[in-house]
Amino acid sequence: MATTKTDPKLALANGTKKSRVQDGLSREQLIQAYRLMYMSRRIDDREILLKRQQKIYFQMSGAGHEAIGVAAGLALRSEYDWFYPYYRDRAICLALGVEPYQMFLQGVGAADDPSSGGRQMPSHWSYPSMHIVTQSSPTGSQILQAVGCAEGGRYFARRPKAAELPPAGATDYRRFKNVSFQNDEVTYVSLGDGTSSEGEFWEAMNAAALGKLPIIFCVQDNGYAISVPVEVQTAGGSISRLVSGFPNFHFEEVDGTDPMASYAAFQRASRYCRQGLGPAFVHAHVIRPYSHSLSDDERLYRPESERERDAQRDPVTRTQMYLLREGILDDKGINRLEKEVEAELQAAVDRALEALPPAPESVTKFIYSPDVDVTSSIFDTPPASEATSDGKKATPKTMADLINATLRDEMKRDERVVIFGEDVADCSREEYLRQKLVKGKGGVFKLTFGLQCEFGNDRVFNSPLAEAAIVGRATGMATRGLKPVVEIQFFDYIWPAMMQIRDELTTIRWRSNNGFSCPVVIRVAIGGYLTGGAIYHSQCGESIFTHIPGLRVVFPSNALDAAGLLRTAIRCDDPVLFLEHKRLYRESYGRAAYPGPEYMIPFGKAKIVHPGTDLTVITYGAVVPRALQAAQKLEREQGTKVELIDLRTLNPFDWETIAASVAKTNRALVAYEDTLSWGYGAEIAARIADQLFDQLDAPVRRVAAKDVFVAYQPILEDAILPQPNDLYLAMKELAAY
Ligand SMILES: Cc1ncc(C[n+]2csc(CCOP(=O)(O)OP(=O)(O)O)c2C)c(N)n1
Ligand SMILES: [Mg+2]
Repeated sequence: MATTKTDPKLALANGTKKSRVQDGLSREQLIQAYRLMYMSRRIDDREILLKRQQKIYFQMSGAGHEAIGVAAGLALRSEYDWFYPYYRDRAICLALGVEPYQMFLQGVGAADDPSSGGRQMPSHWSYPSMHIVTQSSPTGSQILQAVGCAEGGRYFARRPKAAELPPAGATDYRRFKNVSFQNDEVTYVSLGDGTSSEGEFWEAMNAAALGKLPIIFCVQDNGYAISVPVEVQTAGGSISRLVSGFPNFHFEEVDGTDPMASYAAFQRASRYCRQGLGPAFVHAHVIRPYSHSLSDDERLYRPESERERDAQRDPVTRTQMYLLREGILDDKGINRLEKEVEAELQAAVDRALEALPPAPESVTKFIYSPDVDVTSSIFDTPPASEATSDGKKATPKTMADLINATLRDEMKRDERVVIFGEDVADCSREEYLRQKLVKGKGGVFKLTFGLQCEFGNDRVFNSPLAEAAIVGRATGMATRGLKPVVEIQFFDYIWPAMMQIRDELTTIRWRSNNGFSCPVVIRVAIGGYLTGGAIYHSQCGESIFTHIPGLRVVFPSNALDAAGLLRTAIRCDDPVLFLEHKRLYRESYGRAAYPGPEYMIPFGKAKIVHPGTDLTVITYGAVVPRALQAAQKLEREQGTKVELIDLRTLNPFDWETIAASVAKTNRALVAYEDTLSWGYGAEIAARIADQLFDQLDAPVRRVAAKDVFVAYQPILEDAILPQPNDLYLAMKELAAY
């Protein structure tokens, strides 16, 4: 660990000899730095004007942050290192090669805007060729992804074979996921002082320190988060002080309005990272000369005196004065440079204002992969023969067994598959395994048992107890081309990861207009019927996730489907939420022999579990065996033939099978384990009522859990969750309607 604190009074102050202590920028670079800083400020000014003229729709300025940005951009390498810049990072983007015209295209929301094609606000950077990864608006969610990006780069550096394209004939996501990496690459991520209060920041710092990752965290501290000053935000007022205990870091605290000091800080930080010594933290003190955004008026909470004090540190004017004072440029030179910039910006604005907007019908493009269709026949492969080598029928295995076997075979097949989460490793202290002192755990439900022992702890490892970090890091890794198959231990604890799932994982392809993708698989143990699971180990809630565009949601009811669907999930090119019902893990219902290493089931193909002509029941997950029991009873008792449909995947879902069945039976019952109101079945019921109204002889009915939480006492749990008898009664009543 090393700490360098640059006295803010150094370098640009007073033009003394000290001013050259920190430099390292040549005269040409200094002029270039000034040009970029001036250009950045003038783009902001132009955008503000355009916003006032209602020619663009939003503006977010990088004013006051120009020096640190340019310094970082000059110290790091475009198209080589990786960048997760936040919205004030206009200057680093310019330094990395983004053109002003491209920025104005984003402002006008043009179809040709390379960052998002009119889908994102300005200053939400995304330039794939420069490795500037698409950014969102939630403050801080980028930080965990940057950690994953750094992990991904290091993984490929250590296992270059994993980066190769798949063998000819293999049809999976890798064909569309070209990987590039450098052995000494660095990932840059920036954030504001206020954002350092987000939990995701601390999760990221911890993960970076644990992994000694080559990542530079750059906190651009302008003293405010909208109107909240730093002393109210950060205990003690200094983020540097708070993070100083993190091991393995190189720390820098620098005047971020000084390009030379900032450049020197970034040089030291990047050198440390490139040498593989660990992460770096650059705390840059900057100013915010304009209000937070055009929607904010800082005069409401900052007096004139304070704003004037800031203005004296304005990086653009200070750098200009420095160039003059040191004789690097004279008045004429400055004038010429500024005129050139103005002319370039004028031309860029004129062109951008002519640019065409995107076509309205393009809005649904790139929600999912345009290359790999999860519903296609590529994923429709038969199971291997059930016979064993000695000709006997193979023993049926549980869902838990087949998920484990599928993971094992996919890890063998594809070196990009990595598995992490809480407790998923066999044993983090590997020496215990080596000395055969322990057998290993492999997950609280043992679904990943034996995988670390077989594939090593760089491919199967325990994460800190931090769900946002599990999904955020996986997202960053998948952006680089890895295929993380992560585990959230219980569905009940997925919520800390919700921001990562809702605002990042599922939006990345769409918001970058297919510039980036991150096909992660999230395995989650879900559901009740546990007799004793209680509120926090029994929740469902799948409709919250099927409500999110961009996310595939799978919910198998038996071992064979779990194996086939999990393999499709791993090989496909979209993010998948793979819901595994805990009660079904070791149930005797639905056991099957392992269907072999190529067995797959396409998404969006339901299964008719029990054919019938009198009534359609649409369900999935643990309700399938319960509904089957009810249907068989009804048939025995009164000859009513129920057609029972197991949806298997909830997004996409198999509308054709539902429609064909209802056309035959004219009656539909939707059954699910989640709470009744606003649940998954509400959408199915609404569609049937809307599109199949003419074919119905009875109202569409639903059976689901009561609108309460799942209780501990089994008598209460039984009363809350839908039971076979509830299903039986509902079927009987609907058949008689
Ligand atoms: C998770 C989240 N909460 C709130 C907001 C609204 N918001 C946008 S910027 C901002 C302040 C950020 O301050 P800071 O991190 O210091 O960055 P600065 O804007 O000062 O550069 C807030 C509260 C948001 N975008 N995301
Ligand atoms: Mg701030």
